[in-house]
Amino acid sequence: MSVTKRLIRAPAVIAIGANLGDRRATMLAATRELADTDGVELTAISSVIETPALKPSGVDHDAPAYLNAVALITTTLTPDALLAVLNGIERAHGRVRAERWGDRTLDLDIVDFAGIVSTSPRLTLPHPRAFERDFVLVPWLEVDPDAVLPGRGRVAELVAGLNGAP
Ligand code: A4P
Ligand code: MG
Repeated sequence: MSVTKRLIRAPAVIAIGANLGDRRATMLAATRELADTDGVELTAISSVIETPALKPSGVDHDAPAYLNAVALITTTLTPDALLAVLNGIERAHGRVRAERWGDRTLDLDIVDFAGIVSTSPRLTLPHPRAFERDFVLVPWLEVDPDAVLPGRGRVAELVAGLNGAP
């Protein structure tokens, strides 16, 4: 009897950000590298938007502005393995980790992985700050109008709430 091993494919949402160097070229190269990774299939990529840098102290108009986009993938990798792939791509593009929310050539975050909830600091799912970030929610909504952020609800409603905020 032959046994066919079926790999489980999970959907995941990746936030891509950059505010140093040739931001657009870096994001394009990183997206290609992600799409070329074994076990990863790129299914959608959003438009690129530009937003001022958000720092722990608030919006910093003196810091270089960010370009942000969101990629949808399906993957046979585990969440930890996917994070390791993303960290490897960040390193290959000269990412240096110096300060929290510091300027960076490339940031790749897992926003959602198949609706999994994880509170581990190494990998928190969904991304703990995605719900309040226009630069994550708006591009995500563009590529998936029915998107739901686990524990937070429909992305369309979260975006409407941000727009309506005082
Ligand atoms: N980590 C835990 N959960 C995750 C996850 N879901 N995805 C861990 C990715 N990484 C996750 O991240 C720190 C650690 O978080 C990693 O070692 C990983 O194991 P980091 O990329 O080294 O540092 P960071 O990005 O500075 O930290 P943090 O707190 O994740 O930053 P955020 O919240 O992602 O914010 N302003 C604009 N306009 N656009 C931006 O994209 N991004 C940030 C970074 C700040 N301001 C911004 C933007
Ligand atoms: Mg990050």
